[in-house]
Amino acid sequence: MSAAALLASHAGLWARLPTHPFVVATAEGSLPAGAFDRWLEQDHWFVVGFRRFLARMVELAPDEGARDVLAGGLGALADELALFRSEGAGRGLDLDGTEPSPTTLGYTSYLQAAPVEGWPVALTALFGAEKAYFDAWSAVRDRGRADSPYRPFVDNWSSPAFGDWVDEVGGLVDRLAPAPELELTLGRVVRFELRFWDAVHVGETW
Ligand code: MP5
Repeated sequence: MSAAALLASHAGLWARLPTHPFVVATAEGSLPAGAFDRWLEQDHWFVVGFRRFLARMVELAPDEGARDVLAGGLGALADELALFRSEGAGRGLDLDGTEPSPTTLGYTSYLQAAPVEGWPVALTALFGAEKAYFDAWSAVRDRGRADSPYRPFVDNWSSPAFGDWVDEVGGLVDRLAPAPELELTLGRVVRFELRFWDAVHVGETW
C-alpha cells in the first residue's frame, strides 16, 4: 500500500492540518501564550506516550532494516523531551505536575494499543502521526516569521533530517499489502491530530 495512496485516501482531512487555527496562529505569531503553554504541556505528554509506542515498534519490526529505521527515531525523542523541559522551565511550567488531557490520553492510548492489531496497522499509525507533524510544522515554517518565539519547535518538526526520516518510515509503509484497515487507521490518526490541535487551542479539561 503506497504511503502516497494512503494519504490521498484522506486528502480532505489532511488538508485541514496546515490550516488549523492553532497552526495558523502559531505561524502568524498571534497565538496567546497560554495556548502555547497548553500545547507544550500536552505535546510533552504525547511524546512520553509515543516513545513507549516507538520502542514497542522497534521490537515488533519484521526485519533489521525496518528496525534500523525505527530505532533511528528514538534519539530524537530524547532531544525533544529535553527541549520541552527546558522551554517549559523557562516559561515557569511544571510539566510533570500536569495531566494528559482526555484527547492526549486517548491518542497515546490508541497508539500504544495499535501493535496488538499487528505491524501493518501499527506502522500506518506511526507514519500518520509523524507525517502529520512534518506537514503541519512545515506550513508554520513556510508562512511563519523568522523571529518566531517557537523557532526551536518549528525547526524540530520541519527539518530536512526529520523529513528524511518520515520518508524512510513512508518507505516501510510502501511495502505493506493494501488492506482496508490501513485507510481506517490513517483516518483515525488524522482525526486524532485535528482533535489534539482543537484541545490545546480551546483548553480541554477533564
Ligand atoms: C507528533 C507530536 C510527532 N509530537 N505530537 C503530536 C500530537 N503528533 C505527532 O511525533 P514526534 O514523536 O514528536 O516526532
